[in-house]
Amino acid sequence: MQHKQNSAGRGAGMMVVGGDGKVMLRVKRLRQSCRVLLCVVVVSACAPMAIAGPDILEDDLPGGDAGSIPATAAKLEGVGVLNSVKGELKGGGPGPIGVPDFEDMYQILIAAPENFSAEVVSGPKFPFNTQVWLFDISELGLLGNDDNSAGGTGSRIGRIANDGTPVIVSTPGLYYIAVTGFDNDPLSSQGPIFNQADPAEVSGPDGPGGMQPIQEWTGPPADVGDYVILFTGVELIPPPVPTTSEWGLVVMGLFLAVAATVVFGYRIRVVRA
Ligand SMILES: [Ca+2]
Ligand SMILES: [Ca+2]
Ligand SMILES: [Ca+2]
Ligand SMILES: [Ca+2]
Repeated sequence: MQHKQNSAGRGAGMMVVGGDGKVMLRVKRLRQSCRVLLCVVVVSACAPMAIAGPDILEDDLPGGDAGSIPATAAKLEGVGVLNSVKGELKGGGPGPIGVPDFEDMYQILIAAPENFSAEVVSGPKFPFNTQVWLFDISELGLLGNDDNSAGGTGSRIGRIANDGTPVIVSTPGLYYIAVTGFDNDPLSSQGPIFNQADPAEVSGPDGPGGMQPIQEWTGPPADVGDYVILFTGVELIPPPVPTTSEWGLVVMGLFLAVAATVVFGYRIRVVRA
């Protein structure tokens, strides 16, 4: 019997040549499949779906684009402080450009409301006139800003409104934050959620639709480009702990993978005998 290393390298496995070569090669592959399954089960159990912080790239998210409404928002799960999110509104629409991308919404954890702020800076690739919007976990509007009161067409919100509406972010928890280009504003079933009387105001939900959850946006025409959101008081959302039934499935998968490895290992020894 000869053993010959596959030219594809160690990862491709050892070619077995002999009287029962085909059978043994099949068994070899089954054993390798079992080991891969075992690794997948162990990794799935030990490594929750988390993203690395504290600086997030929209391109690294599933699909490479944050959705437009809470149901499709990018949930920023992980551990620790969230400093920034770098993304892009690519525009688009029907035709060859692709899926429309006029709004990017993220779910975040405001861990320290007393320190909360979110500043949107556009560029450097495609500078544009930004807007920023904050919603609570019930999808109701809280705060919105077009132009940063410090100047320019970037955007910034802290924890309070400055247009006379009694809004203050005081409760740690999950929120939604969205970036759009001017003049793409959020709508509920009753109309605009915010009334931006002044571009520099940090508005509360004082529009005719302000008491209802966000449903959609006024949409294009609107500015688009690349941006970064700079946060304070924000953390990544801890991934959910597996439930008892999920842990049961993991244990069952481990048992099956180990059992399969033992059984096929025994078959190899029988063939060799
Ligand atoms: Ca986007
Ligand atoms: Ca988007
Ligand atoms: Ca602006
Ligand atoms: Ca207002």
